[in-house]
Amino acid sequence: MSRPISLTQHILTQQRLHPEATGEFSAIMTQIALGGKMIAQDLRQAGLLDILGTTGEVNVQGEEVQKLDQRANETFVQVFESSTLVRTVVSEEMEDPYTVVSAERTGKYAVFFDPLDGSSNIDVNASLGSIFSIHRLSPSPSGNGGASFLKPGAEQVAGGYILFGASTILVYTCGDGVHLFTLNPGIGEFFLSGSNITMPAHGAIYCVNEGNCLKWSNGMKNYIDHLQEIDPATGRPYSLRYTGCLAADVHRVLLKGGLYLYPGEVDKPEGKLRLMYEAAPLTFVIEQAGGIGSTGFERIQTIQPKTPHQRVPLVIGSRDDVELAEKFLKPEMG
Ligand code: AFP
Repeated sequence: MSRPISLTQHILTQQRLHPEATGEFSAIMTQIALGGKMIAQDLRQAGLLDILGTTGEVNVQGEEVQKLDQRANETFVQVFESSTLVRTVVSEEMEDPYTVVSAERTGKYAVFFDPLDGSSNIDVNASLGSIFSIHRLSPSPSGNGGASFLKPGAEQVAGGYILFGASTILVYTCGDGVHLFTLNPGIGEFFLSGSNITMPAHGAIYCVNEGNCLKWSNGMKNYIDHLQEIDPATGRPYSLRYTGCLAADVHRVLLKGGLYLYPGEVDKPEGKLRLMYEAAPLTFVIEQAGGIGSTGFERIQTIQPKTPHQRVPLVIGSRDDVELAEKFLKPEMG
């Protein structure tokens, strides 16, 4: 029987392949994993504690804040506060970037995260996620509110997600392949359960909120019509799967192939999803596995962000599927 490899052991082993590595990345990943374990513990007993339902507040995105959204955000902020490495924290739940006091002078990194992705699933015990992206700060950061921490996805140090489903898993990449860990809740440790994951070049699944179809461009409508046509030679019709949790849907696509789409709409071309803590880290994972992340007319990782909570349309998944979707979307939206 092969010996289980913990997340920490795995990162340290990977680090030995890079003599220039300082150990800082492994420290940050350990903190993210700790936050994930704490949130998993909360979710397991959510119905027993007074942590379901809304707080009565509305977040920076104009969405109702769920108690668990707030709690997950506080959990991540707390774990970074015990660090001297992460100086800037940007969260879906906080309007302004947050400076970690203990890292104000020493911190070399910015972490962007969506603490609890798929909030509409909270009260119905369905899948939830946490999505994270780590960036190295410029040598002399100009301070929060400045642009020094806003860099294109291509410059991420690491990106990934924790998925709270039937089991809790952590998936990350730092540019050396995609690795998957499963939480052993008995001993509170993540163990390697898949390394160097590669995804199929095309799949038979599409994930989209089809209730929005009347708001889509003609290109998007035509693409979905194309997926629904009957043509066994090309594996159509594709099957529709949509959980309302981006991390869960992208994880399905990573393992099974196919694509996830949250397009721009005619009256809202920027779409719904956030570049820095949804689209960019998930694209890092998917592209490391051989897929593509796109807006439909430009690649996600080349976008120069202008604001921390910037929205982008997202078409992400298997290479052949995304390339074909781009062909349908480009003529109109480009
Ligand atoms: P939250 O992070 O606010 O829970 O948003 C969920 C989400 O960004 C993503 O996880 C889903 O795929 C998408 O929104 C669902 O949006 P619709 O309800 O509009 O389909």
